[in-house]
Amino acid sequence: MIDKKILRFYYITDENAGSFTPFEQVKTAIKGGASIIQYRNKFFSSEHMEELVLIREFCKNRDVPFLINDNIDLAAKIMADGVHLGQDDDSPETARKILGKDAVIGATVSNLEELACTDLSCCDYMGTGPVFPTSTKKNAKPVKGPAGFKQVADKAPVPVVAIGGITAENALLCFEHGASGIAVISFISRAENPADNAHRLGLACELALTQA
Ligand code: 3NM
Repeated sequence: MIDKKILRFYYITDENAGSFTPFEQVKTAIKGGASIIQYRNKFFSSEHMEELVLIREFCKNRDVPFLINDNIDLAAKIMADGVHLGQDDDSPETARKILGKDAVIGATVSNLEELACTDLSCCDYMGTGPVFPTSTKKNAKPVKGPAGFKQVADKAPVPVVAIGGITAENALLCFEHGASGIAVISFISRAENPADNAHRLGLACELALTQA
């Protein structure tokens, strides 16, 4: 099991942020205090491999766990620290078998129905959202708000990361409703001033930690 403090500031890369590349995003997020990184690219191809390795090395040198979205084989191939799986991906059990006992494995569990039918025994954490409106994820489930998030988090057998529309202004609310961490994309990747947003979010997460 991971130390859940690692989940507090979870940055997920954005392949649609124009000239703000995933590598630059990761550097900015970590400078602001990001404690875990997920590489998410729904259109991954071999041309992204070089950047992926750069990101992995950057994270490794700073002791920040680096996960791959969806793709267990890719995570194994580039020796990532773990994988994050959606409901339609391979199972956490398969990921554990392939990636080993020390891998960080997470799964998306959007609501109580999914919670009832997802085997989380091989997971270190789950992600639940969208807590607030988001335009970053296509086909996102209905917005649940902090109270809806809490209903799921209260029943979860593993630490829960809140996701969807999270900002420096509403992050604390997520922690107050049972989140062990918050995950963001656009608050950093599409910001006018990404470094400033990353810094402010880092402060909000630190504050949440001191209040826990
Ligand atoms: N998953 P932003 S919402 C990747 O509800 C993702 O499971 C979600 O991006 C879920 O921080 C989401 O820009 C997008 O809202 C998060």
